Amino acid sequence: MSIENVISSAIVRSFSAKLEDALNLDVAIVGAGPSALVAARDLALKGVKVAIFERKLAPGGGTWGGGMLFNEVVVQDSAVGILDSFKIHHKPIAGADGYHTLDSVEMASALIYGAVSAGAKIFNSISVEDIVFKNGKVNGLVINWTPVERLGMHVDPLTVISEVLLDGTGHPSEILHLATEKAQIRLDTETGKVLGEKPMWVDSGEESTVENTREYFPGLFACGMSANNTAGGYRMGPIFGGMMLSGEKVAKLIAQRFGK
Ligand code: 48H
Repeated sequence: MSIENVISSAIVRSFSAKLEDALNLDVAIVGAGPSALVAARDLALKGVKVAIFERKLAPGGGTWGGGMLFNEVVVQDSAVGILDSFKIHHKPIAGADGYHTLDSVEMASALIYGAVSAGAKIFNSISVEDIVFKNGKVNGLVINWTPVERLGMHVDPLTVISEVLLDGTGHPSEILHLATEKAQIRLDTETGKVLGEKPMWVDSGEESTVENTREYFPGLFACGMSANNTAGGYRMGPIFGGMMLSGEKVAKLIAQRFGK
């Protein structure tokens, strides 16, 4: 076989095996933002079979851009333990006790590497366009290539079956919207629907993001900005402790369900 064939054939076989293995999961996560990456790392470390499906070519969500493309973010004391566990450098902000700055590119790449090296699989450039909903139960994801979605090509999707779904889609809460609109699910919120995010209030938003991280329907959890949007919390701008603490919390909640 020519080297050209060896390379192409190895990639096709290896990717196909990886995707085939991910067609049946304990936990399917939508979106590879910071909250989902922490959750995926923690779940994988506990032996839960987990994969993330991310629409963009680069996983990392809103981490890369820092604040208004200044590629630094802020994290508060309560999440420094998580930064340290990923070996992410940080330095205290002079005159603001309890807050730290860090390089957003280092953070994004460390979270991605941490999740993958712990055993979570990340499938990039794959968009989740629907959920599997059988006999009143959330049962998995419907996936397609992002270029197919972007070009509006008429191509039928494939399906991933999972016991638990985690919506980590950030501000739009895409999966919870789909669940209420298409499956007519009533979420565990005041109206049964996604309540919608409130304007900026940093400390309230950071707290509510973690509080709002929970199971919104049996087998359907939300983390990060998606959880906060669903339960009507305030936004918080480029501070990321709440996102990582949310990922840590949801991983604990989901792991309990698997007895881990
Ligand atoms: C596949 C999808 C789909 C889909 C979306 O927004 P994220 O970074 O997620 P979080 O919640 O972990 O972090 C939020 C943070 O980045 C942020 O925006 C903050 C702190 N904002 C504060 C403020 O005031 O603005 O990432 C979500 C990811 C993205 O990469 C999307 O591409 C992906 O989810 N995604 N992937 N299928 N249907 N929908």
